[in-house]
Amino acid sequence: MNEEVKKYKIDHIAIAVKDLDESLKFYRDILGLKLESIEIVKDQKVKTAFLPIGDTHIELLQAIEPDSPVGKFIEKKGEGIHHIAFKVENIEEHLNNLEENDVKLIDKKAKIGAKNKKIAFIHPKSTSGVLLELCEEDDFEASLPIL
Ligand code: CMX
Repeated sequence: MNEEVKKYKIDHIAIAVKDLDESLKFYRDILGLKLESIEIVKDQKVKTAFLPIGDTHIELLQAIEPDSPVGKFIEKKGEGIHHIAFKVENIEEHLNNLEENDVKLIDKKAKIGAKNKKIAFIHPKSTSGVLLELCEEDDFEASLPIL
């Protein structure tokens, strides 16, 4: 058993949506969340919108190609929670540790995702059915709340 306590924060909770503009009518216009950014991440074949909420964000994800992770997810399951992203300090260290523990990784090496962050996905088969993303933030310590 790993006795070491690691620091994580929730970077975002991602929701797969059919139409970003339609979903923004609820999350931004009715619920009143601030729209922080909209970005196309070509590598992941998605258009994303980030809306801060508390210490984390809601990420709305629209596929830009049907043959893509989000396109296939929507086709099979419909709209809904797609993944949870854990913010970590040193993504490579985490990936090495996961691999050493035979965790099924989708990305053995970090890629560049939305907001230019280093990201890597862990397969739901290893996480009790939830797609998990690790993402690295440069100023991890600085962003922790001052107690
Ligand atoms: N959450 C939980 N389980 C999921 C899932 C999700 N988001 N997507 C697929 N699954 C499950 C399926 O239900 C299926 O389970 P069973 O075998 O029990 O039926 C299994 O995973 C395989 O599913 P699949 O439909 O055959 O899908 P693929 O194997 O083609 O792909 C996955 C699944 C997770 C490997 C793929 O979606 C992937 O590589 N995801 C990582 C990248 C990604 O999601 N990018 C988009 C977001 C990018 C961003 O936020 O910037």
